[in-house]
Amino acid sequence: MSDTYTPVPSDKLSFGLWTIGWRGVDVFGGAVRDELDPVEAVERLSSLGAAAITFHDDDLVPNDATREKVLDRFTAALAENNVAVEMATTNLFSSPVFKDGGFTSNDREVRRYALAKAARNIDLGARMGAHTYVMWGGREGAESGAAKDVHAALDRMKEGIDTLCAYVRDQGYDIRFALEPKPNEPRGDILLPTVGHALAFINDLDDPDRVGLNPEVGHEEMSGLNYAHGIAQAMWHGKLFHIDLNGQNGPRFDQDLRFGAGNARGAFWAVDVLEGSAGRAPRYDGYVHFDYKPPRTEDADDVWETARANMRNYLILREKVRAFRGDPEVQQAMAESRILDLWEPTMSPGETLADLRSATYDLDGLAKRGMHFERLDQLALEYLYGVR
Ligand code: DIG
Ligand code: MN
Ligand code: MN
Repeated sequence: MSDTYTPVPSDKLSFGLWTIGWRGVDVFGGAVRDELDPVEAVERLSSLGAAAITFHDDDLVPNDATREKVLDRFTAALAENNVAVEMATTNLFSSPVFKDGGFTSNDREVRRYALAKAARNIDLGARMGAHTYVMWGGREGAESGAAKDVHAALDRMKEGIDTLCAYVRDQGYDIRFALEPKPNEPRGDILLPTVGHALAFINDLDDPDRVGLNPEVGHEEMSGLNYAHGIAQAMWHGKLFHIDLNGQNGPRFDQDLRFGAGNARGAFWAVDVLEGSAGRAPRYDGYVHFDYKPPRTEDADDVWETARANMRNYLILREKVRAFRGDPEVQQAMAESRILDLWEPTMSPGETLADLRSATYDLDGLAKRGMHFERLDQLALEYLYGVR
């Protein structure tokens, strides 16, 4: 079935190998699905309209003995199916070696190996044409106050990222790093837990321009935070280098649902931010990447239905957002809510604070004046509910 919600490569939709390849393992049960051949993943995603794929080293080349053969087959499949590799990342979280983290393990030998493992996969990412390298520090953290000296851990995180930034620069790779925050799980508390923490941390790196963010929907919403606000601030800083879209139902374990299947209202406003909101903010022009896990209940065929649904939900919401923002009634309501007035500087050219202090204000009038937000938001909800 092909309709206006069938993606084309110019939509720049992409998936991690580990998503459609997720075997349904969870804390309380083993795999329910067979391993997925990366070549089949490329072929099936291409047939569904995806433009690109992403990988961890361990997803693609888990075994050095077959590394080159696997890479040859994978590279051939990418070319045959016109699929790009747009991002790569390192698995510094599955092996027992990383039980206390990679860059911030208390074990110095582990930290040295983590840097070597990341550098090796950066080489592979560059070879495959990736321009974004994600760092999700899922194991960088602690379960107890006693286990981790956070000041020292941040020194080591900085040392690790500075070292890899210098490596990419010296190698001449066209690669930027994107930090992916998450508050907890698998660690009791993960370092750099939110967009805000990560943005602040980047300021203290040696090469801050080379480092941005890869915010994930569920990771912000696990903390009860607003993902749309988080990516808007990341964009405001010029740091929205990549995105991980999925679904989450509020503060609970990381559900990694398909995009649009969790907090649907939040998904609408997230797409609105990616589209430039009220029309004056910049649009996100990177890949729209899905980082989700097909539920344990699904069989191998269902997995491809979930992949298709991620992309359909994104395109459905993108159409709704564009229709909302293009609706003259909405534009009238936006004017009455003075949405675009916020783009006007508070002080006029040449004015000083003294001018504001000496001015007179109709405080009763200001207090009484309504903002008319509810009508505007109801219009948005009526687009989301499909009655407009
Ligand atoms: C989980 O949300 C993390 C890992 O899957 C991966 O390192 C990263 C890539 O987007 N997301
Ligand atoms: Mn997640
Ligand atoms: Mn992710």
